[in-house]
Amino acid sequence: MLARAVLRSPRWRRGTSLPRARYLHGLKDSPQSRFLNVSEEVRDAVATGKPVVALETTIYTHGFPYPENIALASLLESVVRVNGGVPATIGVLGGIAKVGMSADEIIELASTAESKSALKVSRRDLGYICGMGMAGKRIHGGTTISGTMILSELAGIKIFGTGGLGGVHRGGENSMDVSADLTELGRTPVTVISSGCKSFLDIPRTLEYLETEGVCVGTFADGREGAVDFPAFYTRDSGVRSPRVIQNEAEAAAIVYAQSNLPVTSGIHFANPVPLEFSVPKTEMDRVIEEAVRLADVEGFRGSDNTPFVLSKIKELSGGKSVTANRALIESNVKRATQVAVELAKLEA
Ligand code: PSU
Ligand code: MN
Repeated sequence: MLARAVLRSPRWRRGTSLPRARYLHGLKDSPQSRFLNVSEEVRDAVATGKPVVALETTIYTHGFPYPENIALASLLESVVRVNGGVPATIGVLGGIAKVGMSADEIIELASTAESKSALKVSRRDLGYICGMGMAGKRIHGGTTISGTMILSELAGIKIFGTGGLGGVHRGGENSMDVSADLTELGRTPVTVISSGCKSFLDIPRTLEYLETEGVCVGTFADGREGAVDFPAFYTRDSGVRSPRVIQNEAEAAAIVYAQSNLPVTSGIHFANPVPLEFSVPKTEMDRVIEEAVRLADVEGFRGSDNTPFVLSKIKELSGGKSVTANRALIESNVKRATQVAVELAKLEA
């Protein structure tokens, strides 16, 4: 069923080489389809060339508290719809990867935020969580950018909007803590729109790593001339120049279109700076982040537990400010992602 939808998709019809092999291997009569469920609406939208936007779920299971996470999930889906797109919220329920979760499924997954019972699922965890489901242990999972990109690509979705990208952690040259988001961007042709990296990460090394991985990184300039900073999530300035600058969604879509027709099979990252009125001054944020990073070190939060811990400390130390900025930027990113998807659908029509 899904294989047929994919065969009708514009990308398939144009015959770019990579997706064809992957789709058929991945989904037709193979064990993978038993672990992957794509909603009817998303399958139809992909097959008929509608603009589809992927949304991740780690932000609900490990980011925002319950029940705000459910309100946010519903808001983001509405943002996609009012801007002319079809949302595909992606996560894992009971060992089955879901692309295009229903409202009930989102509530079930987001409700785990209180008990922290869901896994944070990146590339390494997909086989584990699905296999455990098969073995009778029904585990839920919030997919990170990496996990969400893999499932998006399998479903034929090219555009994905979210809050912030993982990166090279400070001291990563020794700990080797480099987010799987970066290697995923190097290998999976999906475009991620976010507000860049939080500055508890090492932004210069993150950009170096993305270059090595072959990832195009461009920042929306919205009329600003000349060089522009790669944004640092809560603040528009990071002190680090964005490798590329783009002015609007039409330029972004043209880059996605060109890259997928070459075909270069790495991903793309477009950074959308936090809306001006919600931007927190850099010096203020730097102080909070220093303290959060110090506490993570003292209390021994490393590996995949590091990011959620630092994020929760930042929230605590900055009062409500960071949460307001966080919500505003995600909404703005998802709107942008939808506009890019709409422009891309026109180019592919
Ligand atoms: N950065 C944020 N907010 C987030 C994340 C990162 O500002 O919610 C989440 C995303 O799901 C991202 C993941 O893919 O954390 C990266 O985790 P790690 O650093 O363990 O790779
Ligand atoms: Mn890590």
